[in-house]
Amino acid sequence: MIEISELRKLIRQVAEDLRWLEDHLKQNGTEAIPLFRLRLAGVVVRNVIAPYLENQNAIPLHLAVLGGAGTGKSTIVNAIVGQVVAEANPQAGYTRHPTAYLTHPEADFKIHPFGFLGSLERSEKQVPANTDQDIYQMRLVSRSGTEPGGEANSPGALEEAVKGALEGSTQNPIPVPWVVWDCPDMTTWAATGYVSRLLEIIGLADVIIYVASDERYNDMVPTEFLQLAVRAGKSVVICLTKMNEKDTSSFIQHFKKEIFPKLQESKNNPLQIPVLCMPFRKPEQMVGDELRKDRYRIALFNQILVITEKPEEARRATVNAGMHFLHQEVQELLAPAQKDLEVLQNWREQVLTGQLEFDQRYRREFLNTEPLPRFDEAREQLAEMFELPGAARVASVFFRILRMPYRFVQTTLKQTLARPLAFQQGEYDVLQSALRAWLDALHAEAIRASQRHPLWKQIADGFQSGLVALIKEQFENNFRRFQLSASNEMEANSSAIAARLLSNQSVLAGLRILKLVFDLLAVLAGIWVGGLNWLTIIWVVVFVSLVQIGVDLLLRFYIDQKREQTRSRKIGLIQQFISAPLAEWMVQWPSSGGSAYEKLLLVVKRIPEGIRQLSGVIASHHAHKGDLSEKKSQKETGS
Ligand SMILES: Nc1nc2c(ncn2[C@@H]2O[C@H](COP(=O)(O)OP(=O)(O)O)[C@@H](O)[C@H]2O)c(=O)[nH]1
Ligand SMILES: [Mg+2]
Repeated sequence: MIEISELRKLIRQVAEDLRWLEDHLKQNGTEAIPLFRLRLAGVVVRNVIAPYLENQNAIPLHLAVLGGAGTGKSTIVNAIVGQVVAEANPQAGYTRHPTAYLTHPEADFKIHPFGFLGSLERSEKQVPANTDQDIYQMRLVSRSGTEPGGEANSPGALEEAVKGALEGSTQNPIPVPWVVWDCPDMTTWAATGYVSRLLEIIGLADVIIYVASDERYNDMVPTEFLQLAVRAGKSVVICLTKMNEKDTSSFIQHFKKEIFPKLQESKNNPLQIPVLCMPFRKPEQMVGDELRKDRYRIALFNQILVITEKPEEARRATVNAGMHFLHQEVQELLAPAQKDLEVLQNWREQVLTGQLEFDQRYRREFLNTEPLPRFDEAREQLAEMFELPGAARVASVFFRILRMPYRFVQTTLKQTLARPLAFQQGEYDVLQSALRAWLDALHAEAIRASQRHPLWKQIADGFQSGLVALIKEQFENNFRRFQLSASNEMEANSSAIAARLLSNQSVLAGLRILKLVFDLLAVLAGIWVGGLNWLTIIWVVVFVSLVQIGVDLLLRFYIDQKREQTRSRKIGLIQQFISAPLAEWMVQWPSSGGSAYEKLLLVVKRIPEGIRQLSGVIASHHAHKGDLSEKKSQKETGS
């Protein structure tokens, strides 16, 4: 079993994540209905699942009377309660906040730690139904209309009263364990003030009584709320109002034909929604015993009673339906967010592709043509080091004379073959034009895609306003830091080559001896080939030169490798100081400062996980409760 503090943390997390996602999607222009579904999912977590897991009593069950403005919701509330408690008003859109009618004194319920009904506050004093605030009211319905219905507490009173109610008894009110919610009138989507209040009650409800009058049975907005309730798995009872008594069955037929197809998710799964009627009555038939004995009213009452007969089971059904709704929605709920993520992912890829091109262009246009002359100096330094020290200098001079023809040929060739130095563009200029190309490509892509998603539009707009200037400013700063670090490092690199060798005396001595041995062998080889005559000197020069060619090649190979290493290192520095920070900054930019993007990633991962976890907790909670009730019934039968 999960700790209560852990459980609360989990519930709070899921509810907050759903809310965050809703706000995020709203900013990105997501349509109303998916946002309402998101809200409803959060409401179900707060108002149904949380209280259930905290062992809140199944009594009272919540009935919500829902429907278009002026369809007769308040009239139906009165019918269910069995006396006139709710203000019926001919003005459409009159009721602006929910009011709960408690028909049983025990029906008061604990206020949940997460705040019952979200941000709605309970109004302690009675206010008119048209008070347009985020409040709800609770009114305890009394037997006489003034004193609380105390007698309902006595054993057997409940059963008696229900029986009485069904038989049209004059006893009032009906002390069944319900809270009947009179909901705000639905007008248009534009008047969203009432929507969140309505969704709080829809999410909370165990049973929804959907009211539609013969004048306005097909209005779009109420029908969409009905769809929402059905989709959320609520027990729905439809009550049609205001028709002539003789037209009841034809109206029911008509309603089913027109509206049911809009509610049905699949044709193979026929809807099991009862449709009842409350025909038009004269005002004097709508009060007192006339009201309570009305057979249509009794039929409606009976229908609700069937659903709520076993409160524990009814509540469990609400919880299970809520969980099912969450599971079913989670993919779809996250779909709009997935789209955002895709755009961000796509933007990221574009930025990184641009970065790659930026780096490559730097290599191509600057690094590859940069001669890095210090490395040639280093090579000459290395060649010098083979000169022998002290008395052996004589030998060095001797060999240098022998190599003079080779050196002469080498210098002449170098001068005639040397290509004119390619025009070397400055490092800063290369980087700057690479950056311009990078930004131009991104801008073009953003404009191309701006029709597809608001996020792209936002990016494209950014290019029109300050974005480019911001990036350039960062580029300047980054470039300065790069220069500082790079010049230090390059200096150190080239001078390190000779220095390292000089510091290692034994290796140096070894190399010198090796070179000397090769030179001597070259002399011997010359003598051996030429024999003892004057031509021998030519052979000696040739062999000594060959040795030198070999040494020169090795040195060149070694130095070129070092040069290449340095180039790679320089690319690394460009990435480290310039292109990577810029790319990182640009990737984060569309999600306003980085946190929103991170959060979106987190939330999209966390919500399904949280819902899965809740599912597990509920399963074990069900099992636990099942065990308890089994023990209880064993005890009862045993005693
Ligand atoms: N005479 C009569 N008036 C009705 C009946 N049903 C609803 N009304 C009137 O229609 C108007 C709207 O009803 P109301 O219950 O306030 O609708 P709501 O806006 O959905 O709560 C009120 O003036 C009611 O008195 C009925 O059966 N008979
Ligand atoms: Mg009303």
